[in-house]
Amino acid sequence: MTDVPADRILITVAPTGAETTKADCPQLPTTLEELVETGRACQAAGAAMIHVHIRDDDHRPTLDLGRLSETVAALHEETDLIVQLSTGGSVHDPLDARLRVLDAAPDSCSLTMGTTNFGDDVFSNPWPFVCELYQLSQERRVVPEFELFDLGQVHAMHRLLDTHGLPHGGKVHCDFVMGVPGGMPGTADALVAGVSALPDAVTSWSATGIGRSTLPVALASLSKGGHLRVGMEDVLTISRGVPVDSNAQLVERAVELGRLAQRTPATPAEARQLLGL
Ligand code: KMH
Ligand code: ZN
Repeated sequence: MTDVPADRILITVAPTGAETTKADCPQLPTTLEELVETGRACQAAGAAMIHVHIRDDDHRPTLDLGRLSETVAALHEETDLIVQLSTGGSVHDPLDARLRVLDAAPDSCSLTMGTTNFGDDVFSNPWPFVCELYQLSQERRVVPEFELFDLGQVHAMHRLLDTHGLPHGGKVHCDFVMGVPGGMPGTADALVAGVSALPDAVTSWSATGIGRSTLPVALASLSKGGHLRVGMEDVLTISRGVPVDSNAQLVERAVELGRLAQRTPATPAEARQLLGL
């Protein structure tokens, strides 16, 4: 198999998240139909992976296993996107329900490397849970994306890989989630510090900045040769005071930023190769 060309940029879309309500943001994709349509539009715009949180009939976050499985199947049926299920869920989800997410057999899962203050809440990721989820991902042959909300979590990733070895597929992909109130700031300086501390085993990394840190983080990531995550999980405005119309609009902007940096969006097939899928 030929190598993925070095100019490729993996664009991940995180279209929904668990924090925004449908009432506050009617354009947020919360039903299965809306999510699949979003996936199609974002793939057409240049995304190769989708980071999925789902909602119940009342548009509230849920980790219902039947719905998760149906969502994975529908996205596989209707798109070529790599389907990454969130194991972070919402700050209110219990750890056992978050472990059961892998029963829905996604291609990839998020795996956060430590506990973080999350606004006024706590996003809980105790070390034994991190290790159990990681070992489960290895057993189930699900490729993890290590989520890094803080610089200490980069060190935790060293510890995890040293203790439990490489992920399924042998590639190591992580994502800096920056600018969460309680985590590292969404600045170029913090990104540079994080990237320089990454384990040698890391084969690819992306970054996303929450809210107003979206553009500074995207530009810093491109400057450092990283990939991009974008989407309404992370930002709801396209510019100051102007609401995002759709997730595809954010993907289109990421493609344009990549083009300026002489990067070409990775196809889903190239992204699979990059991530060891
Ligand atoms: N909703 C946040 C508490 C993940 O998807 O893995 C956690 C989160 C991270 O979004
Ligand atoms: Zn998420």
